[in-house]
Amino acid sequence: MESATTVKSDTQSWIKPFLADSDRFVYDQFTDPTRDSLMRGKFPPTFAWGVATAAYQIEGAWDEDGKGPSIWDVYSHKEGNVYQNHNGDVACDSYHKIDEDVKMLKELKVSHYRFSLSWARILPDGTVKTVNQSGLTYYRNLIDRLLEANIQPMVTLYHWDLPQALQDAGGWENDTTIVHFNNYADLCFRELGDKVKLWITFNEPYEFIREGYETGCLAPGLEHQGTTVYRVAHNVIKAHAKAWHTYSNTYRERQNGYVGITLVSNWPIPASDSKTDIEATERFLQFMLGWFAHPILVNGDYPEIMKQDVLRKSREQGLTSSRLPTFSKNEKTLTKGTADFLGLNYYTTRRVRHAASPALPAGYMEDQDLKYWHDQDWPTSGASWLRPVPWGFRKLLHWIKERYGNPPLYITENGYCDSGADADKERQLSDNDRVKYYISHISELLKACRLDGVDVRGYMAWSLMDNFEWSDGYSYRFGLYHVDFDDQNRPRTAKTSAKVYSRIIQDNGFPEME
Ligand code: GBH
Repeated sequence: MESATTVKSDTQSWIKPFLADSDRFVYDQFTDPTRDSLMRGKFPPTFAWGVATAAYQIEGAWDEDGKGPSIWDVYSHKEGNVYQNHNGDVACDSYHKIDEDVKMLKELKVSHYRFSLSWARILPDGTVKTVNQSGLTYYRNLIDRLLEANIQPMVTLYHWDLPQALQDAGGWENDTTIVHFNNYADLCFRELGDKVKLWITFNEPYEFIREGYETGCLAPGLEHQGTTVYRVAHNVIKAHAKAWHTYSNTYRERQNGYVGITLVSNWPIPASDSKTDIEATERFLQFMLGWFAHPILVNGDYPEIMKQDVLRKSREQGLTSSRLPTFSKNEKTLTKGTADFLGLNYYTTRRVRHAASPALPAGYMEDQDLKYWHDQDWPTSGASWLRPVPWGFRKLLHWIKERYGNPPLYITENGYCDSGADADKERQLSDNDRVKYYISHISELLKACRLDGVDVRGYMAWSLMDNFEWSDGYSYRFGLYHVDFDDQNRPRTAKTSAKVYSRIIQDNGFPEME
């Protein structure tokens, strides 16, 4: 291990060029002084700094100690679904490496650790009929070790790994999954809620619904066009609301915690000044973020624009009612206001233009009458879907503040996948591009917080360490720590970004430098 002083001088010399002179910009592509200069200063004193992971992406031990199979076990074991047929059978082996994981968190000096529970590890067939005590023990041990280290757990109940037994019964298409999710949440609140004060019901419903049920790129890998996504989202929103009420009715008074949901959004910018392109950016936001944020944060119902567009398209298709389901009056009341905070994952920005789609085929994308892409001169990453656009982050945060009445916000993910995942380890450890991503995005967050008055309470970097990146397997690396997947011990090694991020955490931002 390097000594603390080496780490300090090393990282300060790295940050310094970016923070010292105002005419230096992080990205050559973004050099507008009023938009792209880094901001120095500190976050509020109680600001939460953390890192995030998810069960299937790190735990491994996929069938150990009584764990039931999840849709990700089944999906990744089927040939052709994941890059080079990689799977999460071992992943980072975090099920056996609580010590190693906590050691990294302590080194980083985070105040929070966001991780998810594997539903099927706790309830092997998804129902409370059988509770797997070994599963609960693993999470209890982890949580105890975190609290000993003065690190607060932020726990996601559902980060995409539905128990396969529930999928066999229809998964999120079946309303009874709402009841099973609520029973699972209830059990977790009861068993772990004395020690967990921050709960997230769902991670990115947009992603797992769109990619899981329409494009087929994520488990369960279904390709149903146009109707299923809306029905599934309807159930997921109800499941979220139900679990929030369970917490409020039974646990809140005693446990004093907070229950939120994590949504992902890109920031859309119009391809031209035309009215139609500007309207297309509004549709983009409402279909991606508003789909969930509007019912939960505003009025228990979908955004007007979404209701109108899906109904119009449905009629053009000769249907008698909209493919978008409706909430009853009672369901609206039950859904509205069911987030104590909003978790936001931001990765990238898109250029958007209006583009009318033909009436058929029906589809979630087709319903929006738009096209989106990345400008080719924006900086790149190792993932085609991710181009760093730091200023889009600030704009999105501002939009959320205005649109949803400045809700308490946690950034629950933000991070960078570098290219050359198969480059040698030494090269991967000097991850300067990831450092640029973090510095520029955290600086935009500081602007949102200090200049725009966005009520942001914390920031979780994605991710603590390299892990199983869903359909891209281990070919995409997002970690602050490098993991050697060829070594059965899965050794973890700090990258430059880990050291820089730790410096930012200890400084609570970017203080003025001498
Ligand atoms: C988040 O999703 C997830 O919450 C997290 O688990 C994930 O590791 C992280 O981001 C990084 O991706 O390969 O074309 O089918 C963010 C959205 C989800 C976008 C997966 C890319 C795959 C697209 N990402 N998706 S594709």
